[in-house]
Amino acid sequence: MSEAKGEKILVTGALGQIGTELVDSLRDKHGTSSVIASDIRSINEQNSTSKGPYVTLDVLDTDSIIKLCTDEDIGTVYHLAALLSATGEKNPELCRKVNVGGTISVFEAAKKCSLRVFSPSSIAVFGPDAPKHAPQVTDLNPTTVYGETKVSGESLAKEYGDNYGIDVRGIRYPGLISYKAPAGGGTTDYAVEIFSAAINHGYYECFVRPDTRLPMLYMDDAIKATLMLMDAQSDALGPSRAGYNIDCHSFTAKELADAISQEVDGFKCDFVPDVRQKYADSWPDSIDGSVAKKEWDWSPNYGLEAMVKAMLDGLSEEH
Ligand code: NAD
Ligand code: AKB
Repeated sequence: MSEAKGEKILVTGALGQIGTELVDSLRDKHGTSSVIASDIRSINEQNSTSKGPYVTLDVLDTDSIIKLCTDEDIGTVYHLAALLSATGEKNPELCRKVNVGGTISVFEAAKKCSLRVFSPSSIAVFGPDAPKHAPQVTDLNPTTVYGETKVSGESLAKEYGDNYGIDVRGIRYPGLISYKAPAGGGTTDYAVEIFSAAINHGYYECFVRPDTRLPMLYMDDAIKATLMLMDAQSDALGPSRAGYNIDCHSFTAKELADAISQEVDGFKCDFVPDVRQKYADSWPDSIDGSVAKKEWDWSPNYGLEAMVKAMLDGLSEEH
């Protein structure tokens, strides 16, 4: 794998659910001026990302990415720009264009500018034929377009690694739960929305069945995993480097609602499934993260109860 030449970091899709927190963590670690945040949207002053360098950047514009990486001496890109599953299924063409086209743009820039890349995958790579406790290696036959784009992202990462020595790393993130930025249009958004609904209204209408079980992770753990993977020695990482399953938690929508009821007096949740139920049903219940554990020693800090408390405390403080 080739070494990155530049010193600085570029984050694409930085105004989203993950970027909002990843940019802050990267700036704490590397210094504010070393981390350039970017997104197709323009920024407002309330966003914490506005405290450091910010550029408006469309990931489909390869030339602008290359120019920015050259002018700013970028060495590493955290490529977060994408459409998530629910938004993606409503507009499959745009989903393919942004998720696959944007990833190719970033990998082409990596080839030209000797960049290291973090390019996240998702549990959406698995389809209904995968074991419900999904192993690291199994057939990947997703039934969502979003899932297909994530399988393509992993294949492209392998191709650019094998053919051009580009160091691309990725995690198959489960549903991520956080409060600093809204969830971005995915199937697992219920596990985020339910918290502010509980605090503000004491009521949530959940769009999946109560017995829907999915792998989930608190954002602090997701950021920690991302930084650990990017800090790992390259030669410790095997063929799963572009799409690691990671150990996380597995609970049903009802178990989540019950855990919130323990903390929020009188909270009530109804379950009224919509089209997102189909996407959730096509994904695994839980995932086996033993390869990530072995290769870069990953294990999460937050369980269901600790995550529920952290979410409710965080939201209450923000209010
Ligand atoms: P998000 O939807 O919250 O943010 C994505 C950002 O990309 C948005 O701010 C959007 O404006 C931006 N964007 C869209 N099109 C763009 C373009 N053409 N150019 C530049 N920016 C563009 O998503 P997220 O939750 O932060 O997810 C980031 C990555 O992590 C994605 O690849 C997603 O598939 C993956 N992931 C997320 C989760 C999760 O639960 N959040 C789970 C699994 C995988
Ligand atoms: C989504 O629901 O689309 C994302 C994901 C699991 O990739 N949260």
